Amino acid sequence: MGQLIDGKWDDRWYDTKASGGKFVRSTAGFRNWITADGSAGPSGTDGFKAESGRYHLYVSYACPWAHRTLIFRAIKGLSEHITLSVVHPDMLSDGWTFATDLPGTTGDTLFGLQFLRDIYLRADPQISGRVTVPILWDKQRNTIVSNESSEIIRMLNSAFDGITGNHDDYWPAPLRDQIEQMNTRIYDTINNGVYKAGFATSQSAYDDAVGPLFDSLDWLEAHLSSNRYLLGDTLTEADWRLFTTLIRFDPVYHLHFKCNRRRIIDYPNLWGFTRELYQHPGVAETTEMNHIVRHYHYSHDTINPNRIIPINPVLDYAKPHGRS
Ligand SMILES: N[C@@H](CCC(=O)N[C@@H](CS)C(=O)NCC(=O)O)C(=O)O
Repeated sequence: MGQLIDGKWDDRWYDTKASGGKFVRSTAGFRNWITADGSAGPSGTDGFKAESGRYHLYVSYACPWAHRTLIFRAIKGLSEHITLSVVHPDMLSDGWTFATDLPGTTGDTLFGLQFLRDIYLRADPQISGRVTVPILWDKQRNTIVSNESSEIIRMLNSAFDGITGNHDDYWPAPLRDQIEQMNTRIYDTINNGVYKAGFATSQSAYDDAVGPLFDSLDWLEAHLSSNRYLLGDTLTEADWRLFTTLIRFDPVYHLHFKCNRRRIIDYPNLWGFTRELYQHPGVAETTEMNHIVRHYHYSHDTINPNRIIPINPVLDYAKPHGRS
């Protein structure tokens, strides 16, 4: 658990003392875009053209942000075009590692390196910043295209359509404003809200996060009683972004992050929605519950210093969802 400062590893967790007990997420540093023609995209520089076999994703199955990118790789038919490395779920004093002593881990299939930080150092030997997943790597230019999942899924949504012939659109132009509004509230109060509650080191920081979290879940439960998806009948990126938090909620966030007013299985519509998305072709294979449960309970010293992994209820995500 740590970060790189001028290219040197510094083994320190987030300093919540400096922010009144609040967890403040850092901003991702690499913000280039893969585009169909290699033009620059909304940020970054040009030269990252969509090509089969050129790009590589570094992920953890445990991480909800990386999970978004794994889902888009699967549902957009990109698995044979973008190669993959999966880190070990235990994130300890060396941060994410390429250890392979657990099923589902792959090691670094590109370079055979030991730690994820070595990938950041390859892109920039003097780099400062947190060593996070996901990373989208360019094998041709030997650098990181992006380490921001919200932007990676937008690239995967359309940049490779000419290569795959898959034109499914999870960011349709007429719905973009509404998607943005959903994303904003869901990111702040749910996706990042569970982290703000879980990593809080003061009662007030916890209270400030956990109240809005359950207000938003209550609101979505009502919304999904008359809408199949967040934006009505159209499945969009907003749904996938919500899904990766919902699927982790009962096994991890409810106990480990103290988000325990209710579980997702207590909300009939959210629970049906979670099962429906889980059952979408290709998505179950991106959901590695063993990595999810192990990562959080094993890696967060400040929350669970004895690294005891709880028994957890058995949840049947494959049960018919009954939504139409
Ligand atoms: N903005 C990033 C956030 C990614 C992120 O925070 N990933 C976590 C894992 S869930 C991580 O790698 N944390 C390591 C650290 O902060 O040291 C994104 O959405 O891609």
